[in-house]
Amino acid sequence: MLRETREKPRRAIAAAVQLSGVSELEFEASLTELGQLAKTLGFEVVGTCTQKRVRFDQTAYFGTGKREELRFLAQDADLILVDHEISPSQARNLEKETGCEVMDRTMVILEIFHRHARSRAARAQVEIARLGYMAPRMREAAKLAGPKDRARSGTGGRSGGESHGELDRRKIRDRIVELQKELDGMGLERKTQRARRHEREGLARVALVGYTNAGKSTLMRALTGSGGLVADKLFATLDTTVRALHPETVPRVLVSDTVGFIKNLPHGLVTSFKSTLDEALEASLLAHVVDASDPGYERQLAVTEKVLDEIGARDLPRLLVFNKIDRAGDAAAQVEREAALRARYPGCIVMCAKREDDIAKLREAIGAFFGRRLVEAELYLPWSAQKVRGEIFATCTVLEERLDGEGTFLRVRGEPEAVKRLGEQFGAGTAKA
Ligand SMILES: Nc1nc2c(ncn2[C@@H]2O[C@H](COP(=O)(O)OP(=O)(O)OP(=O)(O)O)[C@@H](O)[C@H]2O)c(=O)[nH]1
Ligand SMILES: [Mg+2]
Repeated sequence: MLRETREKPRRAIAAAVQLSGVSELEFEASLTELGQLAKTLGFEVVGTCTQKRVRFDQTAYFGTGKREELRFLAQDADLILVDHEISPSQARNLEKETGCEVMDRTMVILEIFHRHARSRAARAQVEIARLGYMAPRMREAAKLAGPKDRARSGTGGRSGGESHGELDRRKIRDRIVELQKELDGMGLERKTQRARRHEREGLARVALVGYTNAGKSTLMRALTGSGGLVADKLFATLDTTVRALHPETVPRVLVSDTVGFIKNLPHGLVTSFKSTLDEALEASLLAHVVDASDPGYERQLAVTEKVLDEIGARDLPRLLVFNKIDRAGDAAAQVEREAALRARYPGCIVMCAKREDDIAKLREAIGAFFGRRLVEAELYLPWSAQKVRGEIFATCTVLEERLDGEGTFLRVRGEPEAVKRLGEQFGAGTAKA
């Protein structure tokens, strides 16, 4: 007998309420994004069900009439994806009425993070966020199970469902504490690794940040000649990676690739990924990558800026990078979009990650930023400290070197922090270039 070896994609219905005040464009963009999220999880969206409402229905998200329609559509589907975060009881009621599994937007995003998490830290962070999301839902499940259990066991008996629920809740709490401890330990490890790296490399760092799928990892690869994961998936990258700009520059510029942002990023994830992003936030420059071919690019830009604000990156200098211009319609449309972007965001870069020349422009812009920041200092290196010479040559440009009876005079130019550190040890004064 032949067995089907490939799993069929699960069939999903996308369900969304258009709240008053949400424009048609915004609503459509959000639904399209839900479709991409679904695709990332391997689901196939086979139908859509939408309704305009002032607020969500308290009982089950949609009004009763619309729920009829949804129940009909759901006959041919395995699950319903709701384009908002809904309450545990709304989800339960929808499930009961339609006989289909219901996943809300938060759960979809959490599931993607769960599947893509690779490192120990990312896995722990995602698990904490998932447990935080599950806890109130388990309470709801226990509440619903309670009366049934009572009916079965007769009145007066203690509800098996409830005590089971309490046990589960305690287990969840304990597990979160345990994971947090694990993460704290890793945080310390990372901090010392980071400190060591800084000493070695100086501090010229740029972080690629931006909406998911904007092309951050593609740019990372092009800028550093490395082989990070690039995929037409949402949240392909969950860990921050750091590599040197290639071909190498003096001082060396380190580039980090970071986790992407999305509208309504589940709150638990913002907190969880803060530590991952912290590393990126130690950069002196944020290259904010935006998908210029997306009609909703302004919304993406705003969402990213809001999250950056929340994690305390408001004051870091920005280089706005509009990527994927090659996909912004035909040649005329591309020229028009580029002109509009340049007019609206002076100093921005408009590019395509697949063009060598454009990558060179981006590399130059990054180089120029760090070049402007450089400061000069005079150092005196006694013979006993000649070991440090290697470090100086790696982190700074040496403008002049003069031998002296007791050691060497060096005039150097480099990153303010690196020069300051050297100046404190061997300085004969620090001056702006
Ligand atoms: N046409 C075109 N495609 C691009 C360009 N830059 C990136 N891509 C494609 O866009 C998709 C997403 O690219 P990634 O580099 O993985 O995006 P990301 O920002 O790292 O995404 P996350 O890690 O999910 O946040 C891939 O299929 C890339 O090949 C570009 O300039 N033009
Ligand atoms: Mg990526």
